[in-house]
Amino acid sequence: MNQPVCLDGIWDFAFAGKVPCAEMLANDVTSGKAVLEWERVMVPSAFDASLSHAGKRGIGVYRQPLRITPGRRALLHFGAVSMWSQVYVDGVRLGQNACGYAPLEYEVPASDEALRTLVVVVDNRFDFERVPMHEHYFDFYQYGGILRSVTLREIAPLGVWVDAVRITPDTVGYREGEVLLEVDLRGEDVATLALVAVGFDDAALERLEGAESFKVAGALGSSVNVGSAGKTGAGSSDGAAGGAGAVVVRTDYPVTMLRARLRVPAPQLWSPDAPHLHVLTLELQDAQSAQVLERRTVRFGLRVIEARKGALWLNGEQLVIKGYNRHEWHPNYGPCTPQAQMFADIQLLKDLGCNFVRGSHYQQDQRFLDLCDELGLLVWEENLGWGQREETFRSEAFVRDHRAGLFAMVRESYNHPSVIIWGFLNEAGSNEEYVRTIFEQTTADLRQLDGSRLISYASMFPDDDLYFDLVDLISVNAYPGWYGGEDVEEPLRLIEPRIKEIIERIDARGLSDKPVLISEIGAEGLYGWRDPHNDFFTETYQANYLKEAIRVTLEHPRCCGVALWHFSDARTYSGSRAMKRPRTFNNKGTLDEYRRPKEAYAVVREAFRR
Ligand code: ADA
Repeated sequence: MNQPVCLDGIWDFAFAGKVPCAEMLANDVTSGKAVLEWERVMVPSAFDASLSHAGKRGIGVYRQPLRITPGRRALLHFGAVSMWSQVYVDGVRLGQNACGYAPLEYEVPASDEALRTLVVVVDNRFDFERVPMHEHYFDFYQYGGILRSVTLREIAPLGVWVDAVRITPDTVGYREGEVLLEVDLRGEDVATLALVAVGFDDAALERLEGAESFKVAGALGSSVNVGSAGKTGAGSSDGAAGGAGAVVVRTDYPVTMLRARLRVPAPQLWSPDAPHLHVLTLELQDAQSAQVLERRTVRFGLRVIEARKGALWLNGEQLVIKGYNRHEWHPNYGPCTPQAQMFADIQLLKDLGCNFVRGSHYQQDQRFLDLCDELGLLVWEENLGWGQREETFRSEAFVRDHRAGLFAMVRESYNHPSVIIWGFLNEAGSNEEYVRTIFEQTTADLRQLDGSRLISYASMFPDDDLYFDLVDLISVNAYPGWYGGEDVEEPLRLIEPRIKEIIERIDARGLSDKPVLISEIGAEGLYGWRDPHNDFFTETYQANYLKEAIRVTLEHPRCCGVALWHFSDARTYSGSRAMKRPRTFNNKGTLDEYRRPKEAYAVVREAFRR
């Protein structure tokens, strides 16, 4: 009954290298004309994280048979495809995408054949015109490939389907289990053709009577057809760039949103200490025959996050954030960390005394968020961004793709209780006018998409930042005693005065009602490098640095917490940062890339657990 089928496994793959035209290649692959050296790879994975293609840039082609009931349409969902991609079924282009961490969904047209051919063309080359979301100067390595899970879901014969389900705890009645349920249905005549029944946890399903029903015009406030071939979604990244090809699949079906206030029986709150989860089961039924067309289960938690009186509050109790920034990265797999490693990382974070992780600097893997929900870890999830330049903000393609990534992130992660903060555009020029339009648009979009979470961005210009009034939570990245610590006799002494100065200046600007989070702070420590001088890059300097950073931030009454930079060492580029990045790694991890603890581990553990 239209349950999604997971397509992860062994696929055909060929690295075509620096060939110019993706479109031609896909046609030739489908027709069998292309002469390629096929190999077998695991999906999901990054092809350039493998030994044979390490560090290579160019086009990779994936091929896999698809089984779809003849006459039925289907939805093909990718957790992430990096960096630029086009997806074809039987030679028909379904769409293209240019944000390598954002989830994507394409509609596959019906056919008389049961066996279809899926071809995914991936390009991991930097190209500002085509892929402006990805830049070579980011401080983390950007890979190519189908990075996250792929699933296929057939659309019921009636041609109506559940596009999204959102469950929002009521800010007043959440303790009693009051939630707002919103269901987006897609298809033709959705409101008259289909009925919805729901039930919480083990309770029997009941018809959703008395639900308000809206036809949604445009994209905001509902689902967005990100990356599809259609032109309807504000976030569609198809079209203009890089493609000949007409729009071939119709996706401009109306969206109907059903909205109802419901009560969860036997409600239990979610928190990091007691991460209770509830489940909603939802059935889509044919209005004529009452036949079940589709069944979905959605997991959620009852919790409320607020920013008021200059502090954070979770379920009405003051929250102090103790946590880390984390890259989804492991040397053996690049950005495709196995779930067992994600689990181990969360266990390590909890052992360190953390209640929080910032998913720097892109949309998170749903498997990681599932684990955070289950194990009780608060999350900041953010749209892909890293110190973009003025030129970038003038690019229409960037603005479009950035918005698409934002919508896709919120759509995918909406029901995770662990996610409490939406972030965007890490360390952009937030002291400059040229980001005003995108900052205002992004915060307005986020508020419209989800009024239940906090909004923030990590600023590196706290003294003259222009946009703090737009967000709920002021977040500052600062590295006193590391950058700028050269030629100073006791650089660790720089930490306290600078953090105090940052917060005083924020308050002096009349922003004392907004909580302040130190969203990054840290120093490099090379694993195994200990030396009597305890100078820069030793494990000991790093340990002393983090101890002082935690003391200063957590003792400051205006600081709602700290997210250390960063959890484990991760690969970056040489480029202009080469001489500050030994091994071409960002070595500020408290653990190295294999999760071997450095000296700082025990120090942070003690400081966070105090
Ligand atoms: C910035 C950035 C991080 C990392 C860090 C560093 O704050 O947000 O991604 O590059 O600096 O190590 O310098």
